[in-house]
Amino acid sequence: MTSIGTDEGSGVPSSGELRDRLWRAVSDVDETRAIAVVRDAVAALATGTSPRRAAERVLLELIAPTQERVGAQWAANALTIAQEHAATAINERCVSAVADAAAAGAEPVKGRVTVACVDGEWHALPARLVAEVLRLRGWHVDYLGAQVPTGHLVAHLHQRRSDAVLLSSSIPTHLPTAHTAISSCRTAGVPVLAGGAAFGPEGRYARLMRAQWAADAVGADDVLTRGVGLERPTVRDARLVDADLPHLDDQEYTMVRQTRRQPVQQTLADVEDGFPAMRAYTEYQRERTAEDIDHLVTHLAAALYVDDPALFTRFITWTADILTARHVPAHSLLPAIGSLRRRLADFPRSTGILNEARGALTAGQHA
Ligand code: B12
Repeated sequence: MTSIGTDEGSGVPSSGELRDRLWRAVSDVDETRAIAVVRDAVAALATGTSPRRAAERVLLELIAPTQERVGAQWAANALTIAQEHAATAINERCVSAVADAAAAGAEPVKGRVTVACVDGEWHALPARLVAEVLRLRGWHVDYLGAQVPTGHLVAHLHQRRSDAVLLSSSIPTHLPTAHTAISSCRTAGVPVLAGGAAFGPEGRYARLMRAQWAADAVGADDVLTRGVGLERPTVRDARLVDADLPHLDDQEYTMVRQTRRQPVQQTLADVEDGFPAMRAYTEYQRERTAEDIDHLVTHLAAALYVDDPALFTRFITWTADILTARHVPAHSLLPAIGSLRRRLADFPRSTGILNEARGALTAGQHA
């Protein structure tokens, strides 16, 4: 993809300059200035291309990277959670401003699609970006936003006769729910195009769940336009989700997921034994630690669900980076992993996943 902005002398600020301007406005929590930056960018770019193309470039090459920078700065402990929330709210306003600026003109011609986040998924901005780009490219889009209960999604598809549903998920712990949603939509005769970070590198988990996948909004338009792999599923295609994932027969996922309170409590007790300093923790600190261990167990369950140890290893190394940026040594994760290994010693796939994560933690720069 070419980069936003053009050479010096053309009157259009460079991509770096535009991104810096938006970043400064967003990190100063200056909504008015941020909206002015994106509107000016659309106007400047529209001199060399159509207003719709200009708007698309501002969405994907200016606002999306700014939002990614928000995430990176939060992860590096350079933004507080409140600043991250404010920045996200401003970027959402910027998306609306750009979409409104380009809304006038052509009617949708390509077909009707529904864009939604899977149930439990709060990350609506990525789905919103996809929805707006598809509108700009001539699709009629029903955008349903964050955490859409599967039953209501299916009812909507029936009512609106969508040609396809685009499902977004950012967090891999939502994969089992995503799988149910994909299967339900397909059973209702509507093909599914999935996207977002939850579906793994190159969308490997989407394909496991019999959904098509695209990396981004432009890829989504391409897949929808070509229609390959998006044929309407028939009654003969319907099957139970377990049939997609034969490894679930060993019941490890079900055991870890359904009894997760038990390993969380046991691991908390083990970690406390290993870290006597924890006994002085306030109730609030204990609750946060229990929450962290719960995240470990739910990511372990997600890795069991898709039978991919790399899912858990990515989560552990990500957590290690977050801790390191907050001056907590990454090796403080080892007692929790060790405790889970002992508690789940009878589960071979869990043991393998935990061993691989432990290896990555001790071998890499996270040790
Ligand atoms: C903003 C944000 C939030 C906001 C979301 C608000 C909103 N309205 O969206 C709030 C505060 C609610 C939030 C909550 C949480 N978050 Co958060 N969040 C982010 C953040 C900073 C930005 C997300 C974003 O908009 N990215 C920008 C877009 C442009 O990028 P994108 O997601 O890759 O999307 C593109 C493609 O993936 C693709 N795409 C996306 N969807 C689809 C769908 C289809 C069909 C297609 C074809 C393509 C496609 O196209 C998009 C546009 O190009 C990310 C960090 C990051 N780098 O993304 C963390 C992040 C996703 N969050 C994270 C976490 C951990 C959480 C919480 C669990 C935190 C907590 N402890 O409570 C909760 C989970 C809530 C839940 N149940 O879902 C982690 C996830 C780590 C992991 N385990 O995978 C991240 C990565 C933070 C980090 N830097 O480490 N979060």
